[in-house]
Amino acid sequence: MNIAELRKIGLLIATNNLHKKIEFENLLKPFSIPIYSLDDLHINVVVEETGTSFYENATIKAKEYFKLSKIPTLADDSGLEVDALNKEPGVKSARYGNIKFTDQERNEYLLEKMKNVADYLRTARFICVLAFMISEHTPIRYYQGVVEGKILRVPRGNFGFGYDPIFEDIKTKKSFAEYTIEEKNQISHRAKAIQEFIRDLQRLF
Ligand code: ITT
Repeated sequence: MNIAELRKIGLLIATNNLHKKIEFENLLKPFSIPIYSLDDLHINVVVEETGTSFYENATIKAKEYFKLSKIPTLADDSGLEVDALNKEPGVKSARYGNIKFTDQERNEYLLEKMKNVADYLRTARFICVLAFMISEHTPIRYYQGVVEGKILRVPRGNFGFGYDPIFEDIKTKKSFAEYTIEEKNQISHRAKAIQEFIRDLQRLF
């Protein structure tokens, strides 16, 4: 599968997270690949994420949504790893603390756990793993993006979603929620993984 073929068939972005979906649409805009969401294909199944790694969960989602859609499927599993919390929330990022928490409540919960952690120990990273399933007969291809940062003491910024307001980019000292979507899409873990994906499609010509 190369970019030319993908331009004919289109690509399913297999996520129920609206924020991720919008980021993907922006990231893939320059490549003129028709993008379908789960909604577009009337798929309203939420796959249970039973894996213990980002790779396992991305694989589960890619396989399940490929089975339902029968078109090339890109699934994202992503999250935040905090060193002082033994790499939590990790694969539990979307449901950390309490499944019913709002993003703001989840961030408060995490900050509370980190309140006695010294500045130099507040290291963390955002990780994104993409699993690309082309057909039943082709092995799934994987792409990863990582951004290193620190957990802030108080949230900063109004853009983004999830843990963005409490994560400071180590390079710019800005929180991810202080980036506009265009800025975040230049540097984020998801942007890096998508760049790998595009490079792979170009290589596969
Ligand atoms: P899908 O499985 O349907 O894609 P989800 O939100 O459940 O949606 P994940 O299981 O991959 O997705 O969980 C990812 C969580 O990690 C997400 O809900 C956020 O809490 C966090 N996260 C991932 N990427 C993020 C980003 O760019 N900014 C802030 N938080 C992010």
